[in-house]
Amino acid sequence: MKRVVQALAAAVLAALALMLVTTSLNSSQGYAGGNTIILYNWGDYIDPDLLDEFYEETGIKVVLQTFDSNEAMLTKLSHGGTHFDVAVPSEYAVAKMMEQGMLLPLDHSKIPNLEHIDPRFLDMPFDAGNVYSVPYFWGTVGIVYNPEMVGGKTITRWNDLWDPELRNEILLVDSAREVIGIALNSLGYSLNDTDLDHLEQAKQRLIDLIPNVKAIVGDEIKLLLAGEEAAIGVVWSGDAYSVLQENDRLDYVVPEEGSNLWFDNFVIPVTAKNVEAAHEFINFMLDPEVAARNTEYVGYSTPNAGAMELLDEEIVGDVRFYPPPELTARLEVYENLGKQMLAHYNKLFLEFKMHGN
Ligand code: N2P
Repeated sequence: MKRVVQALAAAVLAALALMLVTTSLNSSQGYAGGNTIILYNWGDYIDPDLLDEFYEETGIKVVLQTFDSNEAMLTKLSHGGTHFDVAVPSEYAVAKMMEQGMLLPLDHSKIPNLEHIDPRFLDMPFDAGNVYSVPYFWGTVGIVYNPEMVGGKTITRWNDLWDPELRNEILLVDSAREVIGIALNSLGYSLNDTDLDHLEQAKQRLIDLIPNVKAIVGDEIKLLLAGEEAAIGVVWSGDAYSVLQENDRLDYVVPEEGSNLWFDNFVIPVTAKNVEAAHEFINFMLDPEVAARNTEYVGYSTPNAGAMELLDEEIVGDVRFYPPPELTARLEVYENLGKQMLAHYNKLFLEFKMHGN
């Protein structure tokens, strides 16, 4: 519990730091300029010490702004405003940004550390040849649960979440495709389903889950699960890893019906002001030693083969977090379903969240 309190204090400090960053950004109309880059990243998704080290090595200051879903990131980026130099979308968001001309092609000669990425994670269908994106972290979506708090039950399926005995015990990540995906998978449908009737069934299925849902939350899901405030959480695998480090009574399972396999990537938006420095930063983050330390800090799985060699076997040998291709074969990568269909997913998610209000 003490570590949880420390983590809470750290979260408060981080929020204060973010307020300061936001204030200074506002005063410069969102353009840091000079020898500064603005990084738009998921929350809790980079070791802040590495940003200091990058500054010491290169004189380039990294200003960090965060988001907690691809949808939030896409909305902010497409409305202009802040000129982000580097962003970290997942694969289907990369595809959408490519389609909308929102990304600059990368200069591979400025990212020699790309050679350390395991070829398994290069040249993927969403960006053949890695013209616009390089892999950062990858993982799955699954269920963290506390066996003692669920009366010794073993949870292996999405459908287990509807058990009436789990009333008010489930925390969900605040992200449209993940939450709708739970219902789609539980009904035996694809995570890329675009059939309106299937999607309506998925929304109804989620509404049936409401008695069991305690809250829909952001990064604090880790603290709440580690502190045993809820028995179950639907989370991204790296968050599960961090929670299990804090509380070893918990377990993580990727449900039997199937789930999402995702890949997050560095990209340079067309509105970037400091393209040189953005390349330099991406290359720095791909250095094996840097990537290994970053992995240890955030808890997510690295696609960097050089980093994997430096990490403990206990980390990279855990198939819950580094599933081999045989295990990922049954999982689905999100596709870019197009603007209208993504908007429809967002609308259904909102209707679910507002239900009964
Ligand atoms: C980090 C969230 C990781 C995102 N807080 C998974 N795509």
